[in-house]
Amino acid sequence: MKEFLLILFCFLIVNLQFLENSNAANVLIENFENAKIDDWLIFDELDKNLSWKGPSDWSLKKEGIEGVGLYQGANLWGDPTDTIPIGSIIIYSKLKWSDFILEADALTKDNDSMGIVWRFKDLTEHYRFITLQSNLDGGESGPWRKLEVRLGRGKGEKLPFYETIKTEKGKSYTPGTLTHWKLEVRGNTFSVEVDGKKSLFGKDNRYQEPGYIGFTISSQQGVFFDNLLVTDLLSVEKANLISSTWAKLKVAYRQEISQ
Ligand SMILES: [Ca+2]
Ligand SMILES: [Ca+2]
Repeated sequence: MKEFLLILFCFLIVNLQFLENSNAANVLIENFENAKIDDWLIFDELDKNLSWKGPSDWSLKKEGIEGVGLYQGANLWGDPTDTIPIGSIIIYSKLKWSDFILEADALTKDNDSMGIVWRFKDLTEHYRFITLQSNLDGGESGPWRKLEVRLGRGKGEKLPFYETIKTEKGKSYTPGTLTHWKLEVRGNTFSVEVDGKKSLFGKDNRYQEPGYIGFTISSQQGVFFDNLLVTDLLSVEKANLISSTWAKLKVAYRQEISQ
């Protein structure tokens, strides 16, 4: 019996080492059914930069896309000249990524702006994919999709808050219809697919450090995000340097897929 247990023990050790040394991708799956809203951090734009003031109204809510989803119910928007849509950002605060593939579903009744943020450090340092259905009084009328980099750290940088990397004109989303986003971030290249079709491709070198991912809205009242899937594109070893919580995450993922 002792010999058997010893052999079993060695077998498990070898297998664990194999798993740790593999370059299998780490995956975050969040369908929000058992999510904690405290794991998400909200960054509303400063009131002085908004025309319709905050606060935002983020919560976990049912009856959106599929079961519970991440919901935003306030109509805050800016900037004061209505040129560049800003409002609120929510980020997942437990992990950071630099290179990854992110997929998510979005559904809204409204017709303003929504999207994804990445390499997020704070309101003045991040990237975003944002899509607008309707018009801006002082800015480029929708529908459009854009890749943008946040300004605010450089000398003299202020309005209009974002610099556009790439625009796709004439396409956005349909209010009341689910839209699926796929964002791939590799080094300084960013590519977006919407509903399985190629959309934006852009490059920027400004922010290269790992950062948080999340969602952004401007004047988007009654919007759900759900079925978030983030696949890390770095090796396990490198990812472990970024966050020690990966190990827990991998265990949770294995449990989820084995059910
Ligand atoms: Ca859900
Ligand atoms: Ca609105």
